[in-house]
Amino acid sequence: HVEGHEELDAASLREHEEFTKVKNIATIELGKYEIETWYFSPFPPEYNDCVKLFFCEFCLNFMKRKEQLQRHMRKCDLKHPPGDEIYRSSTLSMFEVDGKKNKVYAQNLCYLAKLFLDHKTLYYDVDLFLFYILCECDERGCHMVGYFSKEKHSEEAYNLACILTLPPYQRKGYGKFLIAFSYELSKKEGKVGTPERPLSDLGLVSYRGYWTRILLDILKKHKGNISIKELSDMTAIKAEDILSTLQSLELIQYRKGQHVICADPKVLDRHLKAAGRGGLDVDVSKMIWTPYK
Ligand code: 1VU
Repeated sequence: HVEGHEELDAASLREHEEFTKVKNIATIELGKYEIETWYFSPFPPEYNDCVKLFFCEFCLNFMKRKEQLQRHMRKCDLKHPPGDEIYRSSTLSMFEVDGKKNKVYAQNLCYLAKLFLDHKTLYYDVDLFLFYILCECDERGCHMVGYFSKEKHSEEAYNLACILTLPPYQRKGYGKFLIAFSYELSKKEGKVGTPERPLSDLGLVSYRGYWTRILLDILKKHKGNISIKELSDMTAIKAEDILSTLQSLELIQYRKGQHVICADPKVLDRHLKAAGRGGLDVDVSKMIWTPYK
């Protein structure tokens, strides 16, 4: 055999094709927003000639023309995502959608999300995932601001697969809310969790900011020694993520053959300032949720 495509198996060829595809959908309309897209998303072939798509902001069905959407909006009776409302505090609500029970909604969400996610492959098998949809609610309905997905059963202790804040809502603290929520679910499951890798640049800064804030808040308040294991038990953050966060802040020293956390209050305050704003808080008392069985 000569070198070339013959050497690639079908799966890697498909992945290569996926990766080299160019972005066709340039903008989407969603609720009151027109949003420029960031990346390619594998919409069904009949949408190949579209540069703009019109989404129903509630059921996430997408259409080629504005008039189709207008007609759809007159008959679509959803005013919030399908599934269970598992959190409500003031105008913020979180809905849990089972990918198996609401397959079309979950697939639509994946198509939409891929427009802003640079991952090479998308999970088509939505059955295996739960989707947590964060909404801002008003008299017109519950408007999605972002979401995260989570495997129903993760061998690798992932507590979050994909996370997205829609561009018009970014940089307002919703991302950190979603991250905090994913750890609150893990705490209720009595497990530690970690986000699926790879993380995007924005994903990494958001996680690093969240981890730093949570861990340093504890270190500031805590009197006496504390171990990584104890920090992990308190926060549901995986030990490796705690270690890498504290190491990157140079808070870990090696003394007498042991790793120790150095928590000089002045140093902690300096790092906390640099970690950015706290984001929107999750009020745990407003969560109504039991782990998936
Ligand atoms: O606002 P702060 O400074 O307090 O905190 C921000 C800031 O540190 C950083 N950040 C940014 N820094 C520089 N330039 C930016 N444009 C920027 N945006 C955020 O992240 C901190 C978190 O801010 P936030 O709580 O307001 O978070 P967002 O609501 O903006 O959401 C963050 C995500 C990552 C969800 C958002 O940027 C997004 O949806 N990006 C596109 C999709 C993506 O990359 N998702 C992560 C892929 S990795 C994955 O899914 C596997 C787990």
